[in-house]
Amino acid sequence: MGRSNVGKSSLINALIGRKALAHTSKTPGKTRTANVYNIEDRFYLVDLPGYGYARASKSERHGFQSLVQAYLSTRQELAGVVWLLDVRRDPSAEDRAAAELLSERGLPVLAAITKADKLGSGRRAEQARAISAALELEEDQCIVTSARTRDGIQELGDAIDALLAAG
Ligand SMILES: Nc1nc2c(ncn2[C@@H]2O[C@H](COP(=O)(O)OP(=O)(O)OP(=O)(O)O)[C@@H](O)[C@H]2O)c(=O)[nH]1
Ligand SMILES: [Mg+2]
Repeated sequence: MGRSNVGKSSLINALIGRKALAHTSKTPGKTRTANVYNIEDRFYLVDLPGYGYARASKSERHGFQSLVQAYLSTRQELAGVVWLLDVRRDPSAEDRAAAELLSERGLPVLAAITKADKLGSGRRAEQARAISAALELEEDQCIVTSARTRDGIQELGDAIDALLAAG
């Protein structure tokens, strides 16, 4: 899960290793329903609609929010959440609300900092630290990734495997 346009669908494609299984788009708000991917019959990855899509209508926004909220609060099978945060952006009010929701639910959370290729390595590390501090994430929860260069993709895949094995 994560804000609209943060790179959820791209990250799923990178994890699965296929080009266009999950539809990606330059236009925010592309993924409007929950799309479910069966991963090698081992687990399901669910691409949730993004929050914070500025041009969604009020009722649409509310719809997304309640879908995500309902999903998190009612899915018994949910083993954990991969939460995406754009490396270039300071956490928004909606990110903070998401943090609250996740901590209430008490699920394991992996934070994938996305689009790492957009910054040089110095700025990238600095931003990753700032984001994790702002959202009170532990260092070992955070993985800096790029769907474009595949930086951190293996590491994220391994962390998901570890999370599933622990559950
Ligand atoms: N440079 C760069 N661009 C990326 C990366 N990941 C995604 N993008 C771009 O960011 C835009 C949004 O990516 P999506 O994967 O569609 O984002 P999303 O979170 O699924 O968006 P919604 O479904 O609209 O909520 C697209 O133009 C992608 O090509 C990345 O790692 N690096
Ligand atoms: Mg999407």
